[in-house]
Amino acid sequence: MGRFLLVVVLPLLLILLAFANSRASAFPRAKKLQMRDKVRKMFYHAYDNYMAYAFPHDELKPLTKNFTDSLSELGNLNLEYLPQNYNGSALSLIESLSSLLVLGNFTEFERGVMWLSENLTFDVDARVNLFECNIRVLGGLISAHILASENKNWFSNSSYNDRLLHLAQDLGQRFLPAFETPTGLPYAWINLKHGVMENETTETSTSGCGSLILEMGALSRLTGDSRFEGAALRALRKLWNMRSSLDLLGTTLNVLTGEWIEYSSGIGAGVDSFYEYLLKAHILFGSDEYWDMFHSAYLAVQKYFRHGPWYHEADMRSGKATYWQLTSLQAFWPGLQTLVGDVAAANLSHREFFYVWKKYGVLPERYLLEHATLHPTEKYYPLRPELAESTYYLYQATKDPWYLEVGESIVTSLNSHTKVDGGFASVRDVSTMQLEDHQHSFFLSETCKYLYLLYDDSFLAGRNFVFTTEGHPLPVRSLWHERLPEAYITSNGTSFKTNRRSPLSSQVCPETIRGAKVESACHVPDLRVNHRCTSDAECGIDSSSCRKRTCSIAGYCGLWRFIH
Ligand code: DMJ
Repeated sequence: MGRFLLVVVLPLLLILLAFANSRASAFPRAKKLQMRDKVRKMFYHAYDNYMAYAFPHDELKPLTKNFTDSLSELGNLNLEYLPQNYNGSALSLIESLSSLLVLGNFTEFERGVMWLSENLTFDVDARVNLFECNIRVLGGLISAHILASENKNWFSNSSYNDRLLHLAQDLGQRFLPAFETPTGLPYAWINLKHGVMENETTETSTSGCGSLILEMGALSRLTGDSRFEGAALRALRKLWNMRSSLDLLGTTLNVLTGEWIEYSSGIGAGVDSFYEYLLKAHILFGSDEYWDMFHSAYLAVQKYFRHGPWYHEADMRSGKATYWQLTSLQAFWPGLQTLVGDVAAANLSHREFFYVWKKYGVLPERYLLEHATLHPTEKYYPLRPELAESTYYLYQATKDPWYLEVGESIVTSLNSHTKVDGGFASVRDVSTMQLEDHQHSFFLSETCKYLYLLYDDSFLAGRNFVFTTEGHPLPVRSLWHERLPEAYITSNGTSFKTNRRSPLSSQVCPETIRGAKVESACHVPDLRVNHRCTSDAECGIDSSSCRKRTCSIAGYCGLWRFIH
């Protein structure tokens, strides 16, 4: 049976897939521009309403045109810790900065940077979730700082004085007490003024410990203070050492004892960005340690969680399936698969997520695979970005206009089901489309950004970015790269030995790609723009990891040599 599947069904599926991919699709340039303008309007409708009714508080309540100070409320709300005069941290503004640049609005970017430089403070008695504060606030500040300092000429009236970096450093220092545990695994919650509270919960999630390295690593590289990266890396290593013999991890754990609490896990809630950060840390910092962890973890996911195009949960000890559920957060996975070059698999699972999106009009938080029905309680859609994110990655990799149609469908759904006079509202119940009074900040940092980039990626031209899990771009810099093995460095197709540092270094490769678009110094483009291939010789050097790409069984160039 297994052989039948492999020899007959799989090739048939791949032919169908290739046919679906290559079919002509009408998506003329004019329509692309029209879609870009629609997404631009969406962003400003969300942003302008936030600025009008919620700023400087954290997030907008679009139905009542009010605000919420959600940074202190993320996860389990603990109002008792909110001070009377707490004025929020302008979370949605921080989250919007890089999106403003993606949309080409330098003036508003400058205004936002200057306001935050003058007004933001973290010296507040507020208990925040470390993971959320890291990806949203620290990541937002670092990304905006890099973009601002690389382009000081954008600043018309004022000059940028690195204030966002100083704020990020201050915040990073306030994070450090969370890591002072016997295991090095950080507490999930921290009070920005007082550190870890008495009787603080010792339970946290895998993503809570394993998705800090991009922001804290970047902070260390920018400030020269290695404590941030050191703390995040120590936690990540400890977490990885807690994996089972099957290379699987659980979902929740105790930070004091380093013992698992929930042994079942998948690729969704509580774990998702752990996988994402292993690969992206390798791309950003070049270290093979991240690649080795990612490689093993990715193989284990494909082996124990995947069932056809779907992903279920499994017990980390036995690998046995536990919950057969699709969750909205899992929809980032095809994007990650695309990043590693596993495009055919990404395409298959993306189609299933889109199928469920079409079935309900938006993606429900949880969907029971065995019964093909909604979960009885988790029927909401809080404007999540993951499907748009994967659609963007797949379009970048394949240039298949079908993904532009998927994007159009997402845009149409968002406008017809979630747009209200005061912004965009979350959906409380996808079966009734009843709305909820909350516009999450990730709608500005991710959902709108990925949809916009789908139709206009001029922001990326000539640059090479890693997007954090919250959609904040961090440029891939040769200076941040550790030394890579010699074999990855090629010159005119031939390997040469060098003792120089990373092949991303602009001193190493530019001559070898003279005339070609320089995305990174080691980049050798694939022979065809849609990355299709018949042999390894038609594949180039991966622009972000500087590894040789090879031709997969499905006929796509990618990092296949390493994914068996
Ligand atoms: C975002 O805050 C991030 O993408 C995070 O990794 C999990 N998902 C939310 C949006 O859905």
